[in-house]
Amino acid sequence: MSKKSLSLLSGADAIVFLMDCTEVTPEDQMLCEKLRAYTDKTILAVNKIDDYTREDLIWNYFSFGFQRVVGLSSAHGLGIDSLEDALLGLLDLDDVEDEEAKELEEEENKNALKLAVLGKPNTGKSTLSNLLTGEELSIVSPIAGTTRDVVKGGFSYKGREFEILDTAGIRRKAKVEEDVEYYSVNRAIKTIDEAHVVLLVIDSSEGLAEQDKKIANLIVRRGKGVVIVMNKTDLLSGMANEQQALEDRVRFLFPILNFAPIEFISAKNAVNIGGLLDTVMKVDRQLSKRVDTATLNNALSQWGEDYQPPRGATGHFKVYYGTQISAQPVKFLFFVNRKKDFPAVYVQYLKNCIRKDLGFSLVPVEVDLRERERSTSNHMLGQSAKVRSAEERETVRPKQVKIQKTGGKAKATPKAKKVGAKAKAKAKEQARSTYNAKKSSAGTGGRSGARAAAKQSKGGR
Ligand SMILES: Nc1nc2c(ncn2[C@@H]2O[C@H](COP(=O)(O)OP(=O)(O)OP(=O)(O)O)[C@@H](O)[C@H]2O)c(=O)[nH]1
Ligand SMILES: [Mg+2]
Repeated sequence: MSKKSLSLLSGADAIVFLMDCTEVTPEDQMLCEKLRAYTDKTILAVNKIDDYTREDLIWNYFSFGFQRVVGLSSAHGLGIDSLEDALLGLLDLDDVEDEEAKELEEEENKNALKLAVLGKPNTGKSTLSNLLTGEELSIVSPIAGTTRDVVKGGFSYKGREFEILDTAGIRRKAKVEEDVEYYSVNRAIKTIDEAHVVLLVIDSSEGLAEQDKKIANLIVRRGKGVVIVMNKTDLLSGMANEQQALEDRVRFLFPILNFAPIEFISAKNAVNIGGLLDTVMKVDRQLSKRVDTATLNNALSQWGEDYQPPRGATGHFKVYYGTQISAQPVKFLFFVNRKKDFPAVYVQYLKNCIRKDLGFSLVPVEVDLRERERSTSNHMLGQSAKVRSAEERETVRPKQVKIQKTGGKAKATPKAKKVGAKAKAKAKEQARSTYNAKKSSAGTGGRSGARAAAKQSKGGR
């Protein structure tokens, strides 16, 4: 038996060792020894059991020490079922199916849009979660603090899979022991980390609370999508502009969430649930969006023209170019001339422009700055460097003029440059010949002489 055949044994899921019921050869015995290490996955098939008179011979083969022994006649097609059964038992295909189902589920979960439901106790988080999943996964009750741990469920909407994480309401510090508060905030952070989009549920009839601000901060810092869900609208009086007044109040008290969409719903009466989910999907699309560097830098040059970065103590701040470094969270990096004291107001301006012009109106946008090293050429900074902002083009242009200066006049024409080069070459040549002449007459060389000659020739022009 070749080495290759033997090496295949270890990688095989099952081995069928075929023997002849009429004889056992020395090669069979040798192979038996080799297969001893694989008895748990070997089936010993005793061939040539062509009729019932030979069936008793099978028993002799149990002495080889294999647990699975089947008799068959490959010539007559007998015993093939037994071999098949033995193989199926060995391969444990049920397990494979389970495994595949598990992998499929995990894959689906990976693609599922993860929604965390957060907010104060009693705002209706569990009512909303149960409504969406269509199951009573969480207990709903008027007692604040009913949900104690994260409850997970799933549902689909418009062909998209969702996973929902119903959480324990975050309570006010004064009402609970320190460690419970610590525990629930920690839990909230963990859930926010797991989620793509957070539903911040607020009881419309009660309004905002300090805890909501705390959660809002956590969400924004982590760059997650958020939808402000004003629940229990059925309890509102129905006065004209009531919802608008509530929205204005939220905007006033939550400037940090100025980008977050607000949806008014009633979880109890299933009002505007479709609208809420449509908004969630819109937020998710923006969170996953990527803008290519050329588009960003074309926009950046326009933003720079509209509003130049302000002057600092040592001159103008400049933004050379930028690039989107990640989606989910949405992060941009801009290269600037000076990072120290770079005006926060201009960073905010860039964020607003990104939101307004590049399609990130509903999600948190993070902007990082990096100082571009002076010695680094655009070429070395990669593709994005090719697209320069108007600002940068302005800073480069005077430099080019300077290079082309000849004498006291700036002649920014290629011709002027050529003349200068010729004159230089001529001066060099003259200097060399003066130097050689001096050297041969005085017998001593001197660089100063050559330099003086060059100077002279320059002065004579
Ligand atoms: N009127 C009205 N009541 C609601 C609405 N949604 C929830 N509720 C009620 O508000 C109470 C609290 O609901 P839950 O869903 O348990 O609230 P929760 O936010 O999960 O509360 P905790 O788990 O304690 O944090 C229950 O009595 C609900 O019936 C709504 O849209 N309208
Ligand atoms: Mg609950």
